[in-house]
Amino acid sequence: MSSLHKPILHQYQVSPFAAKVRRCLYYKGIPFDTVNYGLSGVRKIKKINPRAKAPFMVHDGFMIPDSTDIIVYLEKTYPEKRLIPADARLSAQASIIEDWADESLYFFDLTMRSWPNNSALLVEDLLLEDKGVMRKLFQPLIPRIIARQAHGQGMGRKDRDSVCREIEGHFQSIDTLVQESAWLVGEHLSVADIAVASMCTVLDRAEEAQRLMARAPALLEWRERVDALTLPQGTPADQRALV
Ligand SMILES: N[C@@H](CCC(=O)N[C@@H](CS)C(=O)NCC(=O)O)C(=O)O
Repeated sequence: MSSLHKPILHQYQVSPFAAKVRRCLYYKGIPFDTVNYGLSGVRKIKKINPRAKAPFMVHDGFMIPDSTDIIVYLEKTYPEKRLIPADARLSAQASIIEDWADESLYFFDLTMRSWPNNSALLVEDLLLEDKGVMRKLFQPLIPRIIARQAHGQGMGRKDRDSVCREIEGHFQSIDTLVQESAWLVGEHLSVADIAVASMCTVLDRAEEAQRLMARAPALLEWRERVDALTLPQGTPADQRALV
């Protein structure tokens, strides 16, 4: 059952988790509004979402935290053009791949984008909504804040060669999965494709990851297929993480 009211996506615009939700909304053709936060918005976020994380969605009087739960909610509320496979086995595969993207690929993103050669673009992305004093305050701190998160998880403690070798292995695994099949799971686009493509889009903003992804031609073609269905038509390559 759909609703007359538009869902409102509260987000850090550049977050791959927000991108994952936006892509589902675009694919399903659901009109939505957004509220964008900057790094200085944490207190505002906490007032609505006690977990103090974004994205979260507000719809018909409900607040739904976490991109994975938002997509389950959207799937129930707008069942047309399904993204969670009806078949239980395929649905389990899609869920595991989505979780791998969120909980593993994401930390490659944090780690690689905090490296000095990539950090100017990271800072620009994370400060999209922060102006004036806040911008000046956060600017020099961002690479260290992000590197600390990656360090806490463990990926950030690895040397650069190991991180590059591991992410290349993941890119090659994705490449293998989409050589014989158009989609990661079953015969249709699913939340698995959207979650992994959203992480690839931000990883593209680290030069080493971009270079290693270029060695996976089937992955690149698969990304084009996913992007064609889940991003506004004509989105330029450098805007794909933001629309
Ligand atoms: N599992 C969550 C992850 C969301 C998440 O980690 N969001 C980050 C931004 S990319 C955040 O809110 N970080 C702020 C913080 O941890 O304080 C989801 O899928 O929505």
